[in-house]
Amino acid sequence: MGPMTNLDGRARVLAVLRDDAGHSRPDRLPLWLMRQAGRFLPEYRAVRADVPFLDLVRSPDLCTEVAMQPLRRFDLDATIVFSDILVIPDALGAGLSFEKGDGPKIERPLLSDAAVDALQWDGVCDRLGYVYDAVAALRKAAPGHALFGFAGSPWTLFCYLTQGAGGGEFAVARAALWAHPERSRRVLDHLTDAVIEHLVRQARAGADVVQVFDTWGGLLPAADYEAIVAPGLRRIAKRLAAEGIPSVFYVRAGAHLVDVTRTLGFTALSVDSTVDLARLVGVPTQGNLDNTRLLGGRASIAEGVARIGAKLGGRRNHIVNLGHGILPSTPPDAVSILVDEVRRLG
Ligand code: 1CP
Repeated sequence: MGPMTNLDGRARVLAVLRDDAGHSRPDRLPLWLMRQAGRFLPEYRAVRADVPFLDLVRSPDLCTEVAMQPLRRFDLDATIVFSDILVIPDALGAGLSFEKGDGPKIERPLLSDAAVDALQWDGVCDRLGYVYDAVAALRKAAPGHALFGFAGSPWTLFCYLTQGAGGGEFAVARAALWAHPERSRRVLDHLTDAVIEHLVRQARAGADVVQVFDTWGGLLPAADYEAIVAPGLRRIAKRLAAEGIPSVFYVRAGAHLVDVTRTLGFTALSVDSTVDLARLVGVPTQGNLDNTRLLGGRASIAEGVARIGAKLGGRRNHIVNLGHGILPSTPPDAVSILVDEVRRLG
């Protein structure tokens, strides 16, 4: 195949996702950044000054505005619907709130069978119409960009729903797997159904590709991940493939899980900086750049991009991205430098 020229971002991303072998010759590797709409941009902070986070997420117009902000500044190839993984717990009626400056809180964590039964599992996606409206609006506003829809993984949603709060080690959630195995399995199964439907509806609203975020998957040993988490993930990947929807699976701090995650059936794997990219051949990849490199100036960014190029060897089926969300303290200029460096890589 000869080099492909004059591709738009959408074509670049979709070419990578179709290319298991790494033989395609895009004009350059595609690039976007997890959390590219967010607090590192002053224009995002200006919107947030007047609007609570969940109100923002529920307004398709404002979601489109903040998703477009990074595209106006930087030559990025993809956009992701502005939403959050916790909209599913919210629509289940678990009582989600974001305290000022704090992480998320769940008012009614799943600490009993009764609490599980009290959630509104039926028709959960019927209460998430604002997400699909936001996808459709962003599709119109950014026709040349690859449009990502997304959801949290069942396990990561289980962590928040059981722990009742964010961050940390999620010890209550992990302990529930052993203390209440049947209840845990039931919750994970229900969440798997909700995630599938949420992703399919985003694709029907105009998303080109959907990404599953397993932010807390790395907390589990590989054998437990395989036994408890992988079956639901395989069910998700299988359904997306059957619907013809390209999919990306992200797990944070999951270098020990790569032998499992590459068997799940997603189109591509998105990895953080703990994974050696050279280990991943035969599958399109995304990510890997340490987000703190954007705080270190041009030389640190150039070195990070050059290392990704070297680890890819001859293959070209990689979407450049960070290993985790862009840090709020990132100077916007660092993203311009990153775009330059990815272009220089060709
Ligand atoms: O303005 C603010 O203060 C809110 C910060 C913020 C933003 C910008 C939150 C709260 N969510 C989001 C948007 C968001 N979240 C996006 C879309 C924007 C984009 O990528 O451009 C996406 C894809 C997410 C996904 C998300 N939310 C994840 C998975 C990816 C990851 O970063 O690991 C997780 C774990 C969340 C939960 C979440 N949302 C927000 C907070 C503070 C948290 C909690 C993190 C924790 O547990 O401590």
